[in-house]
Amino acid sequence: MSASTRYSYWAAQSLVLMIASGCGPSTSIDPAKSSAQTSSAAPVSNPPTQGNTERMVRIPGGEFWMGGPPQTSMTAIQESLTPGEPVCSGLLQGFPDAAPTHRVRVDPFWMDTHEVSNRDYARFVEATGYITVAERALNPADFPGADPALLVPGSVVFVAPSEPVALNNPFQWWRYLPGANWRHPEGPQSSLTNRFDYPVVHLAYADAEAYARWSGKRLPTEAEWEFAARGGLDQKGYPWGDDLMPKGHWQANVFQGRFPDSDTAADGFKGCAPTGQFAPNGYELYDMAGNVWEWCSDWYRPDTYHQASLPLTLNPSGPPDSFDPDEPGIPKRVHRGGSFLCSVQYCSRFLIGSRGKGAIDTGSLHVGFRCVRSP
Ligand SMILES: [Ca+2]
Repeated sequence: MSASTRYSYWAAQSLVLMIASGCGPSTSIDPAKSSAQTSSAAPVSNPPTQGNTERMVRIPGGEFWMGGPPQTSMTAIQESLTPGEPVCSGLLQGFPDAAPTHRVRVDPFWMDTHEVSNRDYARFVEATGYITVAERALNPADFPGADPALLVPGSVVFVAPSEPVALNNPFQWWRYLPGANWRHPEGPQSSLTNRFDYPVVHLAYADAEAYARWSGKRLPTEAEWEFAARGGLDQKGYPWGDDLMPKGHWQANVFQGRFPDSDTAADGFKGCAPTGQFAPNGYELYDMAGNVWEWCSDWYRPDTYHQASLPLTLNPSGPPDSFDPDEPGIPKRVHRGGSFLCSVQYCSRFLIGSRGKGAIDTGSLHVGFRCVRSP
């Protein structure tokens, strides 16, 4: 079912994403169907690491201001732009789904220091035979009237246009590529050669959850993720503080240059980077901004924070269901952290309090994850 929605979504060219906000795609695909059905196709067994906290750090828990990002950080980015340069409208209008900032407490937990890598995920697949959503065959019965030749498994890949384009149509840089999946991140001609230390991508939510279960872990709640990303700092714009580029140096793998056609790689990386290429935050966590978006376990709603308990919300795990007015009927979970495609021109959601969202049956080239474990 999930595969069908992937196909029909792109075939219908009905991508909505976050065009209205001017902020970039946490690629969502699927017009109408739940993908709670996208549970693992293969048995998930032989967990080798139950109780293991290797490559994890203990996050102490505590209270923090959740949401944002702070206006000072957004203003600072605006002032750094060249006159006439496009700007993510979120920087001008704010991020309504990340408001209001509210007080939250989370209990201690353990978190992966790095995003789950291709090497990690390959180990899981080798042990279990798991087949990801993007690799599963499409059932013609789910597509009455569709050309069977077009019902080919695949996923969503960023393909940079050859020239400048208007930023109002993400189909100019996102394509559904048959054969794209975690083993072939940029399409069937690509492979994992020299990419085993890169974050695994093209995973639907169920694919990430299956790995987490197998490893004796779980996906983080959005509150846990944000608390951890802040690294002990309070109400800052980034995991490392308030300055986007301390001493002129990039602290995360995002997108510089003219989006989407000209990535100057001023941060050292054009496209995705191996995990852990930048300094960790105060909790020794790497890549809590940029590189790839990370799945969280909360359902996405834009009004979640308006429902927060006052004066303090304890261990929030999100709303009971999903609703995105941009794409009603498509169940979505939260994405956090932004990606290598986040740009101040189009998507500035590497800012720490901002939020992303993704249809649960859909991965893409810039969505990955990491896991947590309760004590
Ligand atoms: Ca980059």
